[in-house]
Amino acid sequence: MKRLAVLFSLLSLVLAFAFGASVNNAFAEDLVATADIRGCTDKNISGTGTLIERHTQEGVKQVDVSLIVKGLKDGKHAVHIHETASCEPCGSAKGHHDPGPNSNSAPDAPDFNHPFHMGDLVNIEVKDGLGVMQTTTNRVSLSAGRLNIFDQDGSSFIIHTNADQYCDQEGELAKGCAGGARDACGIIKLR
Ligand SMILES: [Cu+2]
Repeated sequence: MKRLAVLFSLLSLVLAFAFGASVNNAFAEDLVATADIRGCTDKNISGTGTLIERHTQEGVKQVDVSLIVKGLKDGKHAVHIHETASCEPCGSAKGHHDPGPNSNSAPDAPDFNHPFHMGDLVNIEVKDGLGVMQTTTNRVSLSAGRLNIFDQDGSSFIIHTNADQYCDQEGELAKGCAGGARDACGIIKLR
């Protein structure tokens, strides 16, 4: 038990360093947002999400997203930006962030309109209890505009129990193909 505790404190140190390094890579004009990730019910799940919108001369918006989370079950888990800055309970984060014209056609069906949601990201892969994910998206922005995740009710990361199958068939999508139940959540805050 003691060995496990030492291992976890070492792991936290590594996480803190990796997180600090990614934020320190941001330039002054870049926008940075972070999220404190906590398990929906499992208190052993914790981590950090980071988003960096790189400043460019021509104004294209690309956001580097990284997640480091410990305590999830090994394997792949769906990760999305959900439409509300609320994690208690995790269901209050509501559906996937999707400010587009068809976003409200089935607001209570999280698998509906997948993979068109702007908040759709990529799976986090967990090995030996440690999950790492890194991706770049131009579907969302931290700066003002119609893709901005900091709308009136904000946004949150949700990590699901199962992998996102990136479901894409015509018509009604298979229930749960976007990851199913919710394991962890983190409200995204601009730094
Ligand atoms: Cu989701």
